[in-house]
Amino acid sequence: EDNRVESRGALVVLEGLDRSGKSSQCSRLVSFLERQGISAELWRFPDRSTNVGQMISAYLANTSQLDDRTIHLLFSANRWEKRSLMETKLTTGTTLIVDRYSYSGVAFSSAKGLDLEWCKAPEIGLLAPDVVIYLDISPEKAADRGGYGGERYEKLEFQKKVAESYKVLYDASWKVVDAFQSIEDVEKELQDIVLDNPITSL
Ligand code: NYM
Ligand code: MG
Repeated sequence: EDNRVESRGALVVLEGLDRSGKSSQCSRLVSFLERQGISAELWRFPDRSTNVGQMISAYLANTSQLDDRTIHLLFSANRWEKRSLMETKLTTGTTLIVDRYSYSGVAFSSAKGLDLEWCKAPEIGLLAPDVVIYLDISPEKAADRGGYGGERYEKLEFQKKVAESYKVLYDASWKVVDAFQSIEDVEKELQDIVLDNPITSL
């Protein structure tokens, strides 16, 4: 029996610190949904494939320097430039599993000391997620995993500030998953959360 209330896709956002496991969990989740016969795509922000995305990538790689507000607006512009395609995908029935979204934009920039409301403003009007999943791991444990790629922000001291910013953004509607469990346990929890959602439930 198909209980899905709508034929549109769901906008599912995964958030968390660097090394919280978002990227691998996003791909596992997309494969899982496809196995269930649900049309799904993996998206990520920043989307480094666009011109704006290449400016962001150069900034993160430390090969370019940008003012804090300027890079904040570029991250936001990178979501705005994908907005209409995102809307089309959702309305034509594709579920999007998105690795970072507006919350990353606000958490990382406000961790630098930028005003929270100023950080949120350019996100107004972007598509609202149906589900936000926070992969919860302490900054220390994430750093212990190793593999910080040497990009800007990938430093324990800064990640601690980002963790505090996420706590400020936290909303009771978020699904918080303990990201320090085994990959398989995290994967299972994510599957349950997504199947529990009226849009993607079978
Ligand atoms: N980041 C990501 C931001 O600072 N603002 C944003 O709006 C987004 C989407 O970019 N450390 C930061 C978080 C990450 C970095 O992301 C690169 P990733 O997921 O490692 O490619
Ligand atoms: Mg990263």
